[in-house]
Amino acid sequence: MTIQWFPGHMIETQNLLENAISKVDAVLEILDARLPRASSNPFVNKICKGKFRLKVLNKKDLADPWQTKLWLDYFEKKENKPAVAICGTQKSQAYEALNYCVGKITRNRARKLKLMVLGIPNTGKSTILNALAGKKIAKTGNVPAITRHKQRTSLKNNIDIYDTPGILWPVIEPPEKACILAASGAISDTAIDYNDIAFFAANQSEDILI
Ligand SMILES: Nc1nc2c(ncn2[C@@H]2O[C@H](COP(=O)(O)OP(=O)(O)O)[C@@H](O)[C@H]2O)c(=O)[nH]1
Ligand SMILES: [Mg+2]
Repeated sequence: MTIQWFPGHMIETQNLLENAISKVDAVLEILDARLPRASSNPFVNKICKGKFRLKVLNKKDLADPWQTKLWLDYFEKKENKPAVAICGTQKSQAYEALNYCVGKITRNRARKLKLMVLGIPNTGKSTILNALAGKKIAKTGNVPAITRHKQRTSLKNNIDIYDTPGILWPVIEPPEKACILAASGAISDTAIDYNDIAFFAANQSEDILI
């Protein structure tokens, strides 16, 4: 089964991000804690080179706590990439991620700190923004492609944070990865067959699904 979902708005977002990335101080890359590897977009790796990036494993309430611990250790120790796990619907946890990120950046307090939230669709980017803002400023929903534009939110302590539309990549390989992403809700239901995905998910062991 081949699944491809790379609509026009994702190409536009890629172009937008390529231009915008140089203007921000750091990136919060929002991954799905249930599938941190499959939900890593190679394009984010490419454009974030040289930029401080915190991997935020969101939806930890839906993930196996032991697997999440293993993933955090793996990112920190094997890949030397800072990572935290949060439940983005909780304001205190959203701030844990933000404060970790801010603490790693040398900043001139007179200047606004600019952060950007990036990731594939449906990982909880807008939810985290709302939790940080303490009010619903961005539309959220358990379907991909709810956020269509870059949106700036001003937080306390002279911080601006940008929400962005989720993006995938043109060819998701191997096909199993596309199925895992579809099972997590990252791919539009116009591009998948529910029965195929349900069958795939039911036949996987937990190890493969992460
Ligand atoms: N259980 C759980 N659901 C979450 C969490 N964060 C976001 N969600 C849900 O995930 C769905 C997608 O969230 P959204 O913020 O729109 O994702 P975005 O596409 O990355 O902006 C929504 O139904 C949210 O309520 C979380 O930490 N735990
Ligand atoms: Mg969004």
